Amino acid sequence: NFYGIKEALDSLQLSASELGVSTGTEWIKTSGETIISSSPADGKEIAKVLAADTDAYHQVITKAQTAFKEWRMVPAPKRGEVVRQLGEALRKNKEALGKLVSYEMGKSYQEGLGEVQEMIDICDFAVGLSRQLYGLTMHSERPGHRMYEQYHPLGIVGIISAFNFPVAVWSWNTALAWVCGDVTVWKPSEKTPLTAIACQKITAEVFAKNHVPEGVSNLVIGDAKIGQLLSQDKNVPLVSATGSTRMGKAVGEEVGKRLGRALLELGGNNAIIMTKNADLDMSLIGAVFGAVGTCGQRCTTTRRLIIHEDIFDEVAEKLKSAYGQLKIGNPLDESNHVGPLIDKDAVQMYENAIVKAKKEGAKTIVDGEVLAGNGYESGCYVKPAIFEVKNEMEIVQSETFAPILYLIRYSELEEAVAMQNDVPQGLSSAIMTRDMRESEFFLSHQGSDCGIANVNIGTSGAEIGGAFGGEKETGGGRESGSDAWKVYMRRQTNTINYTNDLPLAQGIKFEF
Ligand code: UN1
Repeated sequence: NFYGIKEALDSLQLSASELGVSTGTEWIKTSGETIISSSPADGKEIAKVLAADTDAYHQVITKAQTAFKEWRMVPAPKRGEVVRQLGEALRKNKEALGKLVSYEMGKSYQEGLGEVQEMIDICDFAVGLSRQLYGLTMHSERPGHRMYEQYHPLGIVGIISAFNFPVAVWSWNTALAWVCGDVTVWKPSEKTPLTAIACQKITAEVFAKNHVPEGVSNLVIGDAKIGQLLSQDKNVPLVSATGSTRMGKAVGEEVGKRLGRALLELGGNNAIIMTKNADLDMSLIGAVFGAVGTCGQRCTTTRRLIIHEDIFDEVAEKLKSAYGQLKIGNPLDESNHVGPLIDKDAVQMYENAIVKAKKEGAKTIVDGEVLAGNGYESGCYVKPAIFEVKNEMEIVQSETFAPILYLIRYSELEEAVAMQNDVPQGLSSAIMTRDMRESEFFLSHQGSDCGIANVNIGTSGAEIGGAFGGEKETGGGRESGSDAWKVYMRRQTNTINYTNDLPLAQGIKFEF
């Protein structure tokens, strides 16, 4: 019983063998393949999960279509009340679910708890939102006419999520979709099926208590084939996909072919600019957490530090000593800072990236290494690494989902911002400075081109209240806070004539 994981599994009602397709309280037996959920922490199998086949997918969609007709008629604040209760259920399950996230995915227990907290926060946000699904009212150009707009429920929302935030990203989408009157079909990463089953069970209990129909919250565990079915399915008006740019391009293309809506939240290549006016101690904490947190597997992970030449050597030295103090190991042991990568494929990509970086001329500041020996039996533990590079190197231009930090020198702020923007991705960015002229330049329209731009905060750890997403190859979608809900609804403009005449717009005369 590794760090009380057995109790966590029991309290989440999970067993060693689970079905991977569900419409709520009902679970569907399929002839799909068996997916093994295993932990990168100790390499042990946690459970076997029976994946969806095409037939099960269609059963789910049929159920979801019927459920939508019922769910959209429930008043939005009543839907919000159900989501409020889900938030309460998540509060009760926070430790168990946080622990399972940590064990199945490999992020630290603290970060597992943080992820569940994001779920609770978005539920709270959605409850308030359920009374604020506003449209505007505008003045008609015609006398005796009224014009306004309203937002109606959209239908089935497909959710494709990644292993790195196995539960939070689902909740950002579902909490909003449900208060908007939509039903959801979730395809989680095959690397983290158990946390998804746990979420489905917690939700089903709350929904059943509130007589929410089967088919409002659906789970379809499977591989890329299921993602493709969702993307091609004209019964699914919105597909929200989080993951690699490669996956997002495939989803975006399929959804685009049928002119559906795609909400894409893809790769990042996030930089922190450290000016010579930065508070160095603060900047270092932000940079190190940003680079090694979740073992470098956040889409908001800090991948590049663009440092003013006057402080470059000092920062490099300080980073070296900070990295020397990092404790790498079992993510459930709270004295460790860095857990494992998700699997051995990820380890291979980390190694390949380091080889490529060196071949392209990167200078080693802290070398990488795959760790072996006591506590590292899973083969997924690596040492966070730092290299000095040039921004234009091919390896620096691409996102490697691992704790590899690239340092780049600059002399003028304009040049730093140009380098920060000169990558294909555009998710998160930050500047560390106490000089208002520098921070305002960075935030201005000639500054950062990213969806997220921070001052004196690192690139990761966004709050749910803001719209989350980015530009360019990050995909352009916005999830979570602000007015991100609008993409989950269909918008309708209504003009009403309450006179006995029919004046035409634009002054057109049409008489007979
Ligand atoms: C992701 O990595 O897909 O800002 C999401 C952050 C988290 C979300 C990351 N709130 O790092």
